[in-house]
Amino acid sequence: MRTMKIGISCHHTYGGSGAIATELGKALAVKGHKVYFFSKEAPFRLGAFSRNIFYHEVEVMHYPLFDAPFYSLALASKIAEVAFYEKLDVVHAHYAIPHAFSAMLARQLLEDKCAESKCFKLVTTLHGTDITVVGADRGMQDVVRLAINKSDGVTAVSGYLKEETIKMFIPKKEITVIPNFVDTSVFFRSPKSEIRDQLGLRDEKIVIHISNFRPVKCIGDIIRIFYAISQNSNATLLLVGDGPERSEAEVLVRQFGIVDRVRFLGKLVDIVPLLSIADIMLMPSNAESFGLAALEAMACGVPVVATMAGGFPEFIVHGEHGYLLAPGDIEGMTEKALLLLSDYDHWLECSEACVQQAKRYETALLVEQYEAYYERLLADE
Ligand code: GMT
Repeated sequence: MRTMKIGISCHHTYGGSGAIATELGKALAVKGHKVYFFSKEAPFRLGAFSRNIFYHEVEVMHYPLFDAPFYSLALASKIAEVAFYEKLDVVHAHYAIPHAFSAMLARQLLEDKCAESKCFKLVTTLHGTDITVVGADRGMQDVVRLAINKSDGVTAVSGYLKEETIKMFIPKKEITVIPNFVDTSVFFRSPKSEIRDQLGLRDEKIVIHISNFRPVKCIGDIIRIFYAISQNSNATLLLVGDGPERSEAEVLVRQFGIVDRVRFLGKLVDIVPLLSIADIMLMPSNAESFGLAALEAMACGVPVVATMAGGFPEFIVHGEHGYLLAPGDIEGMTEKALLLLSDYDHWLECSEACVQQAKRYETALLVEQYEAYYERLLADE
């Protein structure tokens, strides 16, 4: 396979789309491709230096006349500039807005400079809320539709998201499903006693949740479920991440009188040590296109109690890797969580099944799919 020059435009913030885009870029760089990241700040998982990775921070022009800074235009201009002098083969936009739209604009900016046929191929990966939340907004619908239709290739992270996109946008483009992935050489269970010491924990069971605390994550349900769990077990809840629902969650924790049983740990990047001591993960989301945090937990042998929403049923088998209940079914999720926390043999069986299931979503396998996808588009020239 020839080496390519690939631009990746993504969100730098704590969340699944930025994580997947960055891990994809890092894996492509290890395979010898040159990868050019475009984002507002360094993506949170970018980490170590690599000779094949280049990071272009998008600087937005501030001028008193502009009420809101023009990030989308600055991004388009940056992509066009780098694509032209580095002769990028592919620009891969993660999340329709603004990335796919800006990449589309970048191609227009280059129209006079390079023949369309020689311009980069635009691949857009839909991650979820770009369709189900942002895309559902009337003011954004046409922009999202145009960005999809003007891409050379469109992928979605689950079959569920593909169907939702077809229903909502009736796109002209074929959508290919390439699911989320996990590097099991990084995400594996290796419990360290010092982590318990650092957190002041003894041998209690650990319930964990990791997200950006947006409304779709139903943080209130997590607190309610954990409150019920705490009445019947000595478990501690670790909440990793931060976001708009954090304050509300803290209020609930205080109201339930479980302050000493819940830890708000903030936006930690190195989550493997925490997943390694966790017994179950709670993901009661009411919408979830895939659920990368759940897959990463499974790779660390952590069974998941989640909802049947969105893409969860595509990789979590009810009763095998944890349990899937209806969104809002607090009683059901509590019951299943307590079952896993109290029946060690059952937990162990689920934990081992989770590790095996995660291996089917190994980074190397899915990165190969993206590479082949780029190759096919470039061969169409
Ligand atoms: O989950 C989030 O809120 C973050 C969001 C993002 O765009 O960063 O994640 C979305 O993309 C992830 C990676 O493809 C998926 O695993 C998440 O399921 C998806 N989130 C939602 O659909 C709510």
